[in-house]
Amino acid sequence: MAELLLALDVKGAEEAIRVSRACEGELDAIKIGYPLILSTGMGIVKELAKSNIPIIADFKVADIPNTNALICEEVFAAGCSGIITHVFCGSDSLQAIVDGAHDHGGRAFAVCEMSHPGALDFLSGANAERMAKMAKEAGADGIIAPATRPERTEILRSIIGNSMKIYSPGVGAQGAQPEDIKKYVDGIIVGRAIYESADPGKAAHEFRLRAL
Ligand code: O7M
Repeated sequence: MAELLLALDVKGAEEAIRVSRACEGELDAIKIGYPLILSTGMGIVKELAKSNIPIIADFKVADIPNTNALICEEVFAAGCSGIITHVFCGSDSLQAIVDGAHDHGGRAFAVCEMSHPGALDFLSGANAERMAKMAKEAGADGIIAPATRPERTEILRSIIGNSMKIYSPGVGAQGAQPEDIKKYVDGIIVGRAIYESADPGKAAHEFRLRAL
């Protein structure tokens, strides 16, 4: 049984609130990222969090440890309960995010293998496996691994074990189905197939049932 995370990559507060309200009761978390935050500012987090849903900041952080720690301070002060980081900047940068999240009572997730075709250039294969080991060693709460390549996500699961979560994008618009991936992961991340739907609440409900 996998959770359902909405990738709320819409622009503007009005649209974000419309979609999130329509999906109320169907979601386990909302993932926000640059499209929403650059169009609204971080104030949207407190607005969305009013419905008591965890908000995960997908900033795919990739910087030096000090900057990563400063980013964590802002993300958690804004009301987020999780943050997503890249791993390829190295173990010290990764550790700054994990420690920054935990110091603020939040969770840290590490991108290990991406879902799009271009991920095969770098963010896959042996690199991804190495990054999964690094995420485990750093004490991250979970990793991001692709629904579009379930066989790869299965390998990453074998590296991190069952005590860490896997959240998996690629379901819906990128072609993967919940049934392809749910047995390997703790949550599926769905964006366009929900927020571009004529009835986002109904679409979320259907994805939630299919992820069970
Ligand atoms: O369902 P979509 O394709 O509209 O949206 C997928 C979301 O997942 C979108 O927010 C992407 O930025 C994100 N994502 C990927 O699609 N692929 C990845 O490999 C990683 C992510 C992600 O969420 O990383 C944390």
